[in-house]
Amino acid sequence: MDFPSYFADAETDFREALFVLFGIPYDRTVSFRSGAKEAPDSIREASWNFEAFDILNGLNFKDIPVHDYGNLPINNNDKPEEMVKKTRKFTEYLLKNNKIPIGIGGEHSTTIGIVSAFPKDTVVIVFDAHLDFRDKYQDELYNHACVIRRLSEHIGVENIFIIGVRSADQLEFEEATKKKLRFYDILDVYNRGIEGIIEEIKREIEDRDVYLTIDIDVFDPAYAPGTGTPEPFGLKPFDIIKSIDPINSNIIGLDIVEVCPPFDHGETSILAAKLIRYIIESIWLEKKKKD
Ligand SMILES: [Mn+2]
Repeated sequence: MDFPSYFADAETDFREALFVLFGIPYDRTVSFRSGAKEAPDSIREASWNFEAFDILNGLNFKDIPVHDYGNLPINNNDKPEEMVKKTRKFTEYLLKNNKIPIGIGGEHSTTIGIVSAFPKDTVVIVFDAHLDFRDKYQDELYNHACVIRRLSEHIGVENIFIIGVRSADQLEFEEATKKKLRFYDILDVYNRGIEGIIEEIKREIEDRDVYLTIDIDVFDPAYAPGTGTPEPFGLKPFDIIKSIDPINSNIIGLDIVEVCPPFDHGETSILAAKLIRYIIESIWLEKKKKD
């Protein structure tokens, strides 16, 4: 069956929209399995699986002002610096027009482009199995293994919180510890509960703006096998629901990265599409409460 090429129920004009979805079809620097460049289109197709009405919160997605811009004009042969620059420019344009950017990767380095368009005092909450704190990887600064390091140079290491970590290179780990990078590993999540961790972060950030980046590999490969560098002992999808609602009034942007359709049977794209829907709905519900 053929589905429309846009994200399901994202049918608002750019001008009227508050949320703008855009794909960044780029995976040039991935280290283990490539294919993330196919994710934006695969996640859009998966989004047609769902009803417009959400029984959990009583919202109809069609009533939320969401626009799907399509994919950014990025070539997979572009150097990472070029991809980052194009993504930053586009995000700046969205922010100037008071939109909430919703990026669909692509590999995790696409996040650098989006976040660099935000003010330097933005808090970034990261869900990721990996620390991604290497200074360079395969001689590249904008490699997907260096994302958090690059973000820390823009917004400062003190504004970053990483949840779900369970893999790092030893030197990378030591440096992260030395620089006081805040991360909660998977044992913290299971010992304290995801609610406890989010509560602690919320207490510290209060009402500051939060950009959220979700590397799909934070989930257990049982739930999200279609990703570039899968890592066992991961989060459950429901952990994200528990994490988002307490901070939905803070969120000013979001991306979901590292879905890899060639290694998927559809379930990973479905999960990514549902996360995008759920998080948009959660932010929208909170905004409606304030009106
Ligand atoms: Mn990762």
